[in-house]
Amino acid sequence: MNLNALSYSDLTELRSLAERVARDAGTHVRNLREKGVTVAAAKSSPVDIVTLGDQAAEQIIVAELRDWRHSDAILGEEGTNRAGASGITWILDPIDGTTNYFYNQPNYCVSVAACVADTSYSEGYRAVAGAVYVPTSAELFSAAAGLGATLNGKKLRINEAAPLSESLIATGFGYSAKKRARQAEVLLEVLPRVRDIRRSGSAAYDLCALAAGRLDAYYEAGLKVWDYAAAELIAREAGATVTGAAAAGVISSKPGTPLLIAGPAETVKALQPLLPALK
Ligand code: LIP
Repeated sequence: MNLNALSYSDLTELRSLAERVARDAGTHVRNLREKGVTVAAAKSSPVDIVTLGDQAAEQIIVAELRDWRHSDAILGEEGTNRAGASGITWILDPIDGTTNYFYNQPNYCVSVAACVADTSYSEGYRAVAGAVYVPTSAELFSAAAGLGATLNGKKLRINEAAPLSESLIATGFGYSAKKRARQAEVLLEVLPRVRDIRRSGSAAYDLCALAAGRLDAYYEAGLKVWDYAAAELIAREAGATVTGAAAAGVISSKPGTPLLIAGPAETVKALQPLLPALK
């Protein structure tokens, strides 16, 4: 399945379903959080946790998608990996910003992306429709390819490019101490050259904040496809350039390769030389 094979009504149907399931799962995990939080497991490190909320959200989303789109494939951060025959793969981050959820901080979200295969993307998937729901603010970000991006139905547009020294930049850090040390070294190069840094704890939230003009650019290394699949489409549909690391001056078109950078094209170009160590 490629993007050109999808009609306007296909794209709007996929977007509406992504919006509905993201909001349903987000509402559930917010209600669950008010009763407390339970860590179910740890993954790549003792602080890379999965809560019962992550698992419940993924179960809710998968159940709804199987009802409405039974021939689609599904890939979820918490273990879902269902084959499909339609050419559409749903890529889910049931709670992006799990650490924020654990500490009852506001910036956690549910990310749901309807994707097609695309080898120009580092993990082989590109979203054609998607939604990111932030339960604590009831903000529903969504987009469909070529149809723009919205926040609660209102059209989104990124900020005009500012000089790097006046740009508010978001980034994030991995779970391994070795990776965080390298990311901190790169931050030493970036911080003196920009307006300021923000670290929300959720890649999906950061890319949606970029789309909404709350940030000027975002970069992060080591993301997984579910972290960025829906939100990079939302950012792109709001006018952002989203790409990977520069290789010998060439901007790779593979977002999500060790490094993802998003923002106005000029800002992305200005940021790239500062980020070579983020492999
Ligand atoms: C999070 C990412 C965030 C990154 C965090 C974490 P999770 O995903 O969205 O950008 O900086 O370390 O990886 O683990 O909350 O789904």
